[in-house]
Amino acid sequence: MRSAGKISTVSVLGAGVPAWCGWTAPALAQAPQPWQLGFQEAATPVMERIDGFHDLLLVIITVIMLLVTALLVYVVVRFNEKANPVPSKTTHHTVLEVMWTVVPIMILVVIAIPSFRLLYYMDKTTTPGMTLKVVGSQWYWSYVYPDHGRIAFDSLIIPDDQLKPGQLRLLEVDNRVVVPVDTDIRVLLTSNSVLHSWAVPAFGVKIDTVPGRMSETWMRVTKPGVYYGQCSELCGINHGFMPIAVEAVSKAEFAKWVARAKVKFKAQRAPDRPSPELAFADGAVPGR
Ligand SMILES: [Cu+2]
Repeated sequence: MRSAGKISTVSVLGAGVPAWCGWTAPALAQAPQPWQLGFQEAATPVMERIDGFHDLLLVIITVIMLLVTALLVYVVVRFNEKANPVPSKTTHHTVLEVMWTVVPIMILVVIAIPSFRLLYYMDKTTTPGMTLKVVGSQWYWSYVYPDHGRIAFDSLIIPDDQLKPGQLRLLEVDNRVVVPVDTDIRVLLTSNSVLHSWAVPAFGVKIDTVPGRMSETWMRVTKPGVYYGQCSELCGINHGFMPIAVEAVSKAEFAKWVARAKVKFKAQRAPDRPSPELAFADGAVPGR
């Protein structure tokens, strides 16, 4: 839906954003853009490698597509009834059969080697600088910083009628996850309700949170900024309303935030309300 030079965001962010508002993401934010093609810009080494792997696959599938199209066109032109009234009776050709078996195997091997390397690279970090625990609830996320005085807080969507100018509809939250840049962050995830999926496109992270199990992944954010993601596992009526907003800041700013957050979230949490971290203790076992 386009109107007079302004681009509607309806298709990207869902109904409700009028075409005339000319929405754009704030500077330094990684979020879906109207009419976006391709991925959001990579902010972690994992996503950079996913980008690279995607480019390799794109070349391979393009070459295959061109080859198959050329062969089809050749067959249609050269062997139609008019051009080739007496068809060949050949049914076997050993060299051809070996080739069309071996060549696809070689293509699969060329794909499999970088694919497995990437899979294991994404799996976990061996040098974590800190740990972030993520708990999925119906329908919001909770975060715990076990290395920083067990800061724990919930992160809920900002409803449409409370959005301030510049805040992204369906993506902004009341409490962003704050992380330091250039730090290997071990992310441990579980759920205390149903399956959810913690997914941040710019980080190349998309991992299910499973009740009673603990999943692990990692991220090293290389650029300061705000990064948005969404729950990516159908989890119930408000599945579309539990976004993820990560703010990556310098290490010094992170230390300041930790000091503030310790006080703020301690004061906010009712004393009789258990920490979301309990979801890990309560029968959660390493999933992998
Ligand atoms: Cu969910």
